[in-house]
Amino acid sequence: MTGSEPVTVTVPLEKMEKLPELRENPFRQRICQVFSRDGKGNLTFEDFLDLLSVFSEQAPRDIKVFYAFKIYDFDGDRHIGPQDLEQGLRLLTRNELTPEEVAQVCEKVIEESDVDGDGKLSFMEFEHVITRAPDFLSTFHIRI
Ligand SMILES: [Ca+2]
Ligand SMILES: [Ca+2]
Repeated sequence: MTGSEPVTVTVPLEKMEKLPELRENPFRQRICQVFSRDGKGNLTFEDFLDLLSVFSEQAPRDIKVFYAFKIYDFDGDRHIGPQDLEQGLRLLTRNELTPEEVAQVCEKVIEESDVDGDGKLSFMEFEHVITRAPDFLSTFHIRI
């Protein structure tokens, strides 16, 4: 803006995706998006450090759940709706489920977890899902 741009080191998305820590993670692109300030997946060094600290084993569970929610909320409306779930599920299963199967699982998750009946999961409802399915968080655990 002022003409004197601060020097920032950024790690482009293509590089991030090749990191051994992320390479095997089906959510790698989405994870980079969530942590990048530009929303496109290019991380500044600070973004990168944030990412590593959230994925470290020592990170508090609350923080992991918070980011897991952001990662699953693809359209950013602060709820996890059927479309968010569908997108997440397709990534998780690497497109191995048929669209019918994906729809069925999404329906089931919402049916079981949508306490207030608005057809989507709030953060509280999502947290509840995670409490019942501890494996869920393992997707968001990266060895470093
Ligand atoms: Ca959403
Ligand atoms: Ca709900």
